[in-house]
Amino acid sequence: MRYRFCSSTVLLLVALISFLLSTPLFAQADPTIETVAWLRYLPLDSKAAMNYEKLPRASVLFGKSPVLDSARQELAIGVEKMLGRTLKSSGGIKGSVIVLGTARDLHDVAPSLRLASSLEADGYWLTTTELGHAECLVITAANDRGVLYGVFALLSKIARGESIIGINEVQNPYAPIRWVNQWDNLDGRIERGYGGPSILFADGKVRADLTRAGEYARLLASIGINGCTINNVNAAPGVLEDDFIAQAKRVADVFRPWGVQMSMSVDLSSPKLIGGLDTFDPVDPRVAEWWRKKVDGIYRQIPDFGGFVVKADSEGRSGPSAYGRTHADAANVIARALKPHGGVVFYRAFVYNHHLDWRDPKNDRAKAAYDNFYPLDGKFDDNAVVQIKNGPIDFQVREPVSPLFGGLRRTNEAIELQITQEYTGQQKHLCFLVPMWKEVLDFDMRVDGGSTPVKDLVSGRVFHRRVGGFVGVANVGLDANWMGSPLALANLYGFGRLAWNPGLSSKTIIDEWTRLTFGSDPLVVRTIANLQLSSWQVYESYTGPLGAGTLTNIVGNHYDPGPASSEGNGWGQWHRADHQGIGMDRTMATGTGYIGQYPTEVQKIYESLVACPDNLLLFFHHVPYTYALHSGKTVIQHVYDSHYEGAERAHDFVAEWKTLEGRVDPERYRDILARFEFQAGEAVKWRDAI
Ligand code: GCW
Repeated sequence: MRYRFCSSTVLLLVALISFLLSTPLFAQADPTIETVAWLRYLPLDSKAAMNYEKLPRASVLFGKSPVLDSARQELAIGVEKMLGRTLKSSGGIKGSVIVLGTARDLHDVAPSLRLASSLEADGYWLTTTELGHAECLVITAANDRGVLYGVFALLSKIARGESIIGINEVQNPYAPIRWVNQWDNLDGRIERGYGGPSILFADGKVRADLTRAGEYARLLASIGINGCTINNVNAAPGVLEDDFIAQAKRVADVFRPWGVQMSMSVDLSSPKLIGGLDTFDPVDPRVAEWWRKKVDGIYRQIPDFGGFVVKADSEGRSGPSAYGRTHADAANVIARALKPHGGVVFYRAFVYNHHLDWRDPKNDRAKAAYDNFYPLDGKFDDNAVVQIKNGPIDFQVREPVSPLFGGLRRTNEAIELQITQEYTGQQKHLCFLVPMWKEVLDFDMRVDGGSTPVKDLVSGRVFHRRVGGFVGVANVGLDANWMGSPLALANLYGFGRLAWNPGLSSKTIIDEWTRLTFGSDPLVVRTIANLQLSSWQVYESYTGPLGAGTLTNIVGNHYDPGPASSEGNGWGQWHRADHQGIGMDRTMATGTGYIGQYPTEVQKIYESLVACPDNLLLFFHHVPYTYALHSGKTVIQHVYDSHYEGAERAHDFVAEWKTLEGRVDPERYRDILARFEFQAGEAVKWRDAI
């Protein structure tokens, strides 16, 4: 084993001091660069601009709506900034124009256009065609939102220098639900938010200035996100008070022009807490009536309201268990109130007992979601969606996928991914999560022995669910760069792109994001893409490899190393490490039986020590430290080497970033450099602590 103790302490100190000295730099970063995130529309150099010489000089819009107006305006802004041309507004199809409008609105004016029958809601079609004897570029869609998405797609191509000559491209989203959740509290703080205070709330109210909320909706629209839940799932009951709904209406108003539906998290006990009833029993008719009236009132003010998110019977929240009712009863009473208005309720499967007896080796928090929800399959109304975290524990650096995705057959489901890096370095460490999400979405659950990847289970391709899709916990804040670190924004971008098309590769996504954010200098693109693409593995290797969990302080900040904090309490994030061995025995043969929740083919992989992949070994098995991995190394040697190699790689990030000096604007160059230096020190701290 290698041993390098003394240098580490020095490195740590150096890194800490340099981070402290450099913090004022963060405040100086040019806000105009950051707030627009990947929508910078940098001017193209003259050679690149030549490729767009044939782009029509005028646009014409058919149809009228706030979303269509945004589409036309965005197109004009983008063309002006990137190509230095003012796009004129034309009154009709006269000469070569860019034509914008839904298929329905274009039907009469462009009868020669054979409108793609394959267009789905929110999908778009970009095509070059002759209309009125001139070549036109048509951006059309099944609905207004699709036209806006088509505009963003076109602008992204121009920004990245992609050819649009003779373009003919239809794109449809993978699933109807592509939402973000914000865990904002009404006092302006954000639970697990690392990008500053809320853009939505302050001092118990909706902020007077909602400019940033509008900009957020624009960013979301640019990557195809169509919904945003504005408040913490640990919901303040006050959000359903009438005067608060009047305030929330203002948020819906600034989201609307970007096609982002607003929704809210609610407390299940609201009928009792604020409604004046003596009960919130979901099957009590008075409770049903209360929800109905409340929801009718909301839709009177916010006709395009999206619905509710519910966290119940979880981490101290009240829930249907108070009355011996089921989660389906609780979801349905709300679903029925929303149904006439087209709203949806998202009921979170993150339900577990956080007072588990740790002395009982058969207890297992990982089993909770499946145990609670599988028996209720088929009992949820068709506008209720069970929102399931990607893994069975809680957004750890590596977990297997939740078996519940395969368990529910007659229930709508959505996957909940965490964009904010709660357990993955809190935006102080670089951790690009798209490769992790791709592994989750591509994981083949083998339900009934057939090909059933998670992305198809949640999008409803398998079992034909009515509605479903992707939810990302974003937690952006008021900081100039939204997420605390400029590089962390790639996770928000990547979430949106994957929700639109989970088939995109991590490489494609990071390449797009980097070009849009930093320009197309090949060295910049290559270097940032490489840093991002390796970052999750690096973070995993110096925190908690082999599926042991993050090994962080789970009862405190969820950031520092703290392996002992997982044991000896009821939270159930156990790794069962002692002086002889490590890992949770979740086998059916001798362990908690968790593996039995998976379809048979998956069970076989995880149950057997031979077939179980090394990177999840300690999630499923308890082994002695001397156990030999597939690589031939013992567990203890792997843990040791992995921490050393990870810390070394984190150290290399600094040098790799330094190659970009002079190629990235100085503010961001210095900001990101300071972050990498800090991370290098933190990695050493992790290495030595573990
Ligand atoms: O991971 C845990 C977080 C809590 C969060 C909870 C949840 C909003 O530490 O902060 O509460 O998950 O997802 O409900």
